[in-house]
Amino acid sequence: MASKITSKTAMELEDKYGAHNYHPLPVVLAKGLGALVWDAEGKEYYDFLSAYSAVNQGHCHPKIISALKEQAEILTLTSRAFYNNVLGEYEQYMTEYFGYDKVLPMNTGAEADETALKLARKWAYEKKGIPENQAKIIVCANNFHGRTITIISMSTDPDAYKGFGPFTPGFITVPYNNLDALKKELEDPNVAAFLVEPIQGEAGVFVPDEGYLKNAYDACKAKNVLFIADEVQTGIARTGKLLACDHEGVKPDILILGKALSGGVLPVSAVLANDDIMLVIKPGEHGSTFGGNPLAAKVAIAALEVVKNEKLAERAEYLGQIFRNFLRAIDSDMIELVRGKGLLNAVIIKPKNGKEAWDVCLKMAENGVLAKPTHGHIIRFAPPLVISEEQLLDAAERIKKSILSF
Ligand code: IF1
Repeated sequence: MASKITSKTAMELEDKYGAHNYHPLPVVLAKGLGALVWDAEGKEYYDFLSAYSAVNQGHCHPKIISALKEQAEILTLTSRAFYNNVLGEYEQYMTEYFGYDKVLPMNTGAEADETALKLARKWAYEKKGIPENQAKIIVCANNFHGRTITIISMSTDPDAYKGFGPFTPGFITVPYNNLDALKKELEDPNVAAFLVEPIQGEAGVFVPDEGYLKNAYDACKAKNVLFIADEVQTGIARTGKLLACDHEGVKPDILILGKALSGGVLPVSAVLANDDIMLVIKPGEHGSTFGGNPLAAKVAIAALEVVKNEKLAERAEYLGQIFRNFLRAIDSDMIELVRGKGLLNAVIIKPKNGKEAWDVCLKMAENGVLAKPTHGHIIRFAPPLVISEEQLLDAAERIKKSILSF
């Protein structure tokens, strides 16, 4: 029985009983299907956030939901204390799908990033010969890799780390999209890995120069440093290829996936690598209660089947071009810049008469399109990749109308 609670009550309850760790747009969602969501009063919206790119396959995709329902009545969780009859099938599917020897299944993106950091450090000590506890990992300024204390120890955003010290040591920060800075730090023989988002999502959909990823990868290989790609947000067809690294033919030594790996149905993340890296972790040295559970495994297989069968990467590529061209043709002094790849796009908003990105998002919600600003002046647009061309153009018209209303 769907809850009949009103939006007003829902917001009041969250304010009174929930931690205040978010400042949501004042919209209370009650239902989702495909590219559409409906609020508690039944108002319809195009979802242009897709839960930060976790719902690439669309809300409640029937094939993913039926996989969830079927497995939910058979076996949901065994823990890894025992084998189960689904995990091996999932691991084979994942390693063949992405082209690696092995996969380490986790739940959230942050857990997958943490797993990748542990793998890189252990590989550095056991394979590269870096002295114990001396391994360094290079990260980029304005990165976002999750909210754990070690991950925020790599952050350059005070909102992410202020008040949460002391921090985990062993990280070197370089400017994003700057090869010289990276090469300089790669001279340090104790560098184990370079962790990078192929496109910086949280930073505001910052697309690096063509060739950055490939040149960074080559520079790492020249110094026997692991190239780790965090594709939690950019992966699973979002940027017009299965992985954003595919645009430059880069195959990361360690690949981090999350979010849309499950189609937004439940938390599923994964780390993929070849044996020379993955096997440095021995039995009992890493894991999680829910990592690789049968329910998540079945859901993830269904979610990846949808990506392949519905050609979501090709759709993202085609529709993304249309979307960016449409936005760039809007004649408004509030639009400073439009950038992105596939269906991961952003508009930089120039404040006007005291109105800024937040106000544009409120107006868009009024007009039936949901998106949220990041860093105050940037609006990220990331609809489900199943959106039709007709829906995309209708939503784009509503975005245009909203921006021109100021
Ligand atoms: C929040 C941001 C996006 C990610 C990348 C790892 C993770 C994320 C590239 C961690 C998660 C989410 C977290 C969520 C909002 C959202 C977000 F604004 F926080 F930064 F998408 F840009 N790597 N991003 O983007 O995955 O542990 O969340 O499953 O924390 O507010 P997670």
